[in-house]
Amino acid sequence: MSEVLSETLREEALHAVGAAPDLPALQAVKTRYLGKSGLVTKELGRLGQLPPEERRRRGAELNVLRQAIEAALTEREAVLKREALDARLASEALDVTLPGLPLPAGGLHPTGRVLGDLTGIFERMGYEVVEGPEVEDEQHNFEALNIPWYHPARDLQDTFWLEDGRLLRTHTSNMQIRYMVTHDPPLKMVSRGKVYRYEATDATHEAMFHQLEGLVVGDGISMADLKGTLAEMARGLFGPGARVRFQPSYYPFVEPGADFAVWWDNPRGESKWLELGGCGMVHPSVLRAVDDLREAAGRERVYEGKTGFAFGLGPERIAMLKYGIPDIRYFYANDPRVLGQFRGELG
Ligand code: YSA
Repeated sequence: MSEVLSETLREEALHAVGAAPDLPALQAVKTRYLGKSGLVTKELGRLGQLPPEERRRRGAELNVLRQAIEAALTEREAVLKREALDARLASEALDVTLPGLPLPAGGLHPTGRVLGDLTGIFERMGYEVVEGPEVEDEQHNFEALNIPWYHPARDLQDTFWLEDGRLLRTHTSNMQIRYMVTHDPPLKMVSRGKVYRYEATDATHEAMFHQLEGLVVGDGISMADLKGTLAEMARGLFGPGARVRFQPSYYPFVEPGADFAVWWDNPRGESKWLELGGCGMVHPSVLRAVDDLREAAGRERVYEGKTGFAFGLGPERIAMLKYGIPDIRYFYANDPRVLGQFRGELG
């Protein structure tokens, strides 16, 4: 190979190195010139055939050529690696301004929302919020509430009986008894929870539903206190325009007893009286039964002579009206098309 050819080879090689678009192409250039059968390697292999003087000169020349190509390869490799890294960083860059992926959010069940609203209203009025057992005995569910076994009122609340003689509570009124046995007057409490009735279901009746029970006992508590309290509750639930109506009714554990209904300006134009529940002045027999239970438990008799009011209501009926749910059976059928409408609304 002549000096001119060597210069040509150098120009070609350096041009190929500079033009290699990526690392695999650069590797191919390296193989073409410096690989085992590369053009420069072949020339080096031929040195042995040259006379000694010529071999030295030619060897030095080829070494300079090889070093120049190696230097160019190293430099180009660094450039290509940096370019590849920049491209990768650009393609993997996080755009923190992009909108996030929507996550399916849960929501509060309509019954839970109404119960939350109700307990909030009573907490603001200074009531203690308590919960109690759903598996109950006859004593607390019926007898202490002035409903002896022969009393026809037991027919009003058909009962799921357990094999051991206990039952699934038919109302939250059991908590009146439990609370008074363990707490001295004066007291103000509300109790929320599930109740069970062995009855046919329809659009307004379920076999499992919820109740909120309220109880106030002290000195000189009157029917006026009861009416004022339920009116305050109605305004808290439905706004300042809500009104409460009382109609005489019978419950063995109150005297006098009443049913109460609420009127409110329904935004869907469905305003009507909504029967919410029962209420009344705590029956003296109930206070006496509580004192008996307290005495049996080694506690002081403190309820005779006191007065109080109580009420119990069904939150599902409120939720039906408030959210326009036409059938109570939708509440616990767990149909996502119904409950999904409350998704994301946590208020
Ligand atoms: C009455 C007087 C008091 O001093 C205290 C509480 C009570 C309420 C009483 N313990 C009671 O359970 N009455 S009730 O049988 O009429 O039920 C009260 C409310 O629960 C009803 O007004 C209704 O809103 C709801 N309810 C009753 N049965 C239901 C039901 N909700 C859905 N499905 C059912 N099967």
